[in-house]
Amino acid sequence: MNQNTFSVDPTGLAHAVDTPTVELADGDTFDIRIAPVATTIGDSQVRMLAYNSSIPGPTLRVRQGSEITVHVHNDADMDATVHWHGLRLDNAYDGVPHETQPPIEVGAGFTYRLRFPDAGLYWYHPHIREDYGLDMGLYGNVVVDPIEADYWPSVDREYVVTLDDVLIEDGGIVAYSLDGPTHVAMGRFGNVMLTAGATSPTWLANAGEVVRFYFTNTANTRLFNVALPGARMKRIGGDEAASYAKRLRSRRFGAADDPCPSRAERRKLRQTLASAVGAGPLSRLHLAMPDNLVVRPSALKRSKRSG
Ligand SMILES: [Cu+2]
Repeated sequence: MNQNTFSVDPTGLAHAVDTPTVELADGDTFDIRIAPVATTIGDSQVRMLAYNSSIPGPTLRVRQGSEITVHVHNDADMDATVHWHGLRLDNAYDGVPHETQPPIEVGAGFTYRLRFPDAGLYWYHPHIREDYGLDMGLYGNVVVDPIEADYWPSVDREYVVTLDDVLIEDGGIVAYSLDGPTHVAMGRFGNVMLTAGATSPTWLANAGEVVRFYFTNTANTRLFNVALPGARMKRIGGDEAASYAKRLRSRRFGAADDPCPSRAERRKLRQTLASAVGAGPLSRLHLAMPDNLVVRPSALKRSKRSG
């Protein structure tokens, strides 16, 4: 193996666990440990990185207006920070290395104080070597539940789903260089699609139910066409304005496009009766993510990559 790359060897690592949802109340404290894990993708045992041993990391569920403390300990293979994507919080806790905090060295920790003034979907990820860390599994969601009871239309179920891809060759993840990104500025295309960290996950729903999906594109490069075959979808919130009123059969998610509505969008959302997914006669919901999606950068709006 090239000594100039991060390890790809899963030997001896504990296997990844399922992603838990952790409900945290105002004033609570939560510990996050960053460390390598072994996980199975298709027929391959691979080495990835994880928050608390799960990919995605724990889904934190908090109430709008609350504050929590998160202690992060870094047992991975490079410096880390945790950036809380989209959250309005004190600059000191935004996870920008050298600007708002020193990098968390291997073996060290950092304590973040998080506030949640706005309802919606957010996520967390490193802000050092995003090409490597994000791709290897360092991402997790934060769902901020609104104070207003009728903020969202009522639904029968909710699912939080990350969309990602990873590059597998010869039964292992293609190694990343220790020196820096080698493909594009912040990442590379994969050849295996990961939905909620898995290659073919399913979600259960009863016929006729309305299901709200919270999608986050955690890929550092790829866009995804997302569809629930046989079900109607309606977008009710997102990073950029405008499409929430349309009915969608498939939806293209831009890199780092997290469905976190702006203030103006939220006002409009409250004026619509939009729900998320009008499920047809299905008992299992399969997300279809064709891996032959043609990506045409010229057709894309400008969007921040990983900020
Ligand atoms: Cu981000």
